[in-house]
Amino acid sequence: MGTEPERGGAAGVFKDRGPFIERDRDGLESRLELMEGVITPTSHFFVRNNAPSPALDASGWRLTVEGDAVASPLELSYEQIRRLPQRTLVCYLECAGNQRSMFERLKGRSANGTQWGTGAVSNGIWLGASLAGVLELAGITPEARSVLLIGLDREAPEGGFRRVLSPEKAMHPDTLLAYSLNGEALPPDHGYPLRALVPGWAGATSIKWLGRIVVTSERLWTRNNTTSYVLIGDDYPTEGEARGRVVTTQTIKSALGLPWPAELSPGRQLLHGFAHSPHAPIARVEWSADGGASWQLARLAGPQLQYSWARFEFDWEARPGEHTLTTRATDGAGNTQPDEVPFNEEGYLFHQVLPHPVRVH
Ligand SMILES: Nc1nc2c(c(=O)[nH]1)N[C@H]1C(S)=C(S)[C@@H](COP(=O)(O)O)O[C@H]1N2
Ligand SMILES: [Mo]
Repeated sequence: MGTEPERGGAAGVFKDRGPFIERDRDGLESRLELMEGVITPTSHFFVRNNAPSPALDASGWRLTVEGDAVASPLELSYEQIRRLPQRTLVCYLECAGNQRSMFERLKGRSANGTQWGTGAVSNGIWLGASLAGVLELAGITPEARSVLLIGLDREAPEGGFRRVLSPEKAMHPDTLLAYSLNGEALPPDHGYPLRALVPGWAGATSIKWLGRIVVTSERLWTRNNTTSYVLIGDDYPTEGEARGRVVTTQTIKSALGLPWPAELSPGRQLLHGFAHSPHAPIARVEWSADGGASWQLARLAGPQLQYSWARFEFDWEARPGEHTLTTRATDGAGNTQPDEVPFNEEGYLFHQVLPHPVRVH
């Protein structure tokens, strides 16, 4: 921690790995126990790459907007995007596979993919331009059915990581082309010079190192909405060319800022955690130390912004022995965490209440 980031290290990730749990070659999981306050410092912001981070230079970089559903295809420079009307959001970003390891741990059935614990999610302050403004400049037509965002990480599957957005989500004023995280230019690992930020949708839609946008009158099917980022399993009907239900909006969750399993000393402990919902601000978080027989309200650490996660805290009288602590979030629209979620092969959107193992000694 605190050292100069390593540029172009063996794995091609520039970030200092100190504060993270390394999940696989290009997956750095945030340790929620290290997070103070509500904003995740950039040094602690999780990283999920499908290929090494490319080292791009803003001066040579361009964003192109094309396709049969734009009237005037465009090419924009970094400076041109910086001069568009600004929008700033406090917004969490979460991998669709966050908590995937819980399918095996809690349901005894392991899902494919990086075995994330609870830290494939972070909360940042983003600055950018509305994607809608750029699509309007390009003359998006009413025929548009798909908006495909393509990254410049050419070693990623399909020659650049890519994902399809619905025109409705693409035209929402809060869907950003972001150039700044926590008051500084995006770091290489988070998509410099420009990335998408799609509030509430699977993190994979927030394409980093964005280079190309293709708007089509046909509904597009690519790897990332047919086999990946699809809920595949007996409980999920298929959709279009997808092997299951396409993941778009994520789910309401909460997690404690403790290692799994946790070890604590006896006595009064101030515990914290984070809760987030794509649907509405968090209204309350409850906690239970008796397996859900009784619940108490945790304190929310501040006013709730629409897309931010909520920090919650509570005091717990820790007595020696083995314990299970459970938290349950509810949002302002009445959504709450279920006791059970059905299995899906790729392990997306796990959001059951978590029985967090805690040993006090
Ligand atoms: N170009 C590109 N964009 C990408 C990815 C990628 O591999 N390449 N990974 C996606 C995934 S799966 C997630 S969860 C988020 C993670 O964003 P972060 O690394 O800034 O936390 O970026 C998304 N954007
Ligand atoms: Mo992800």
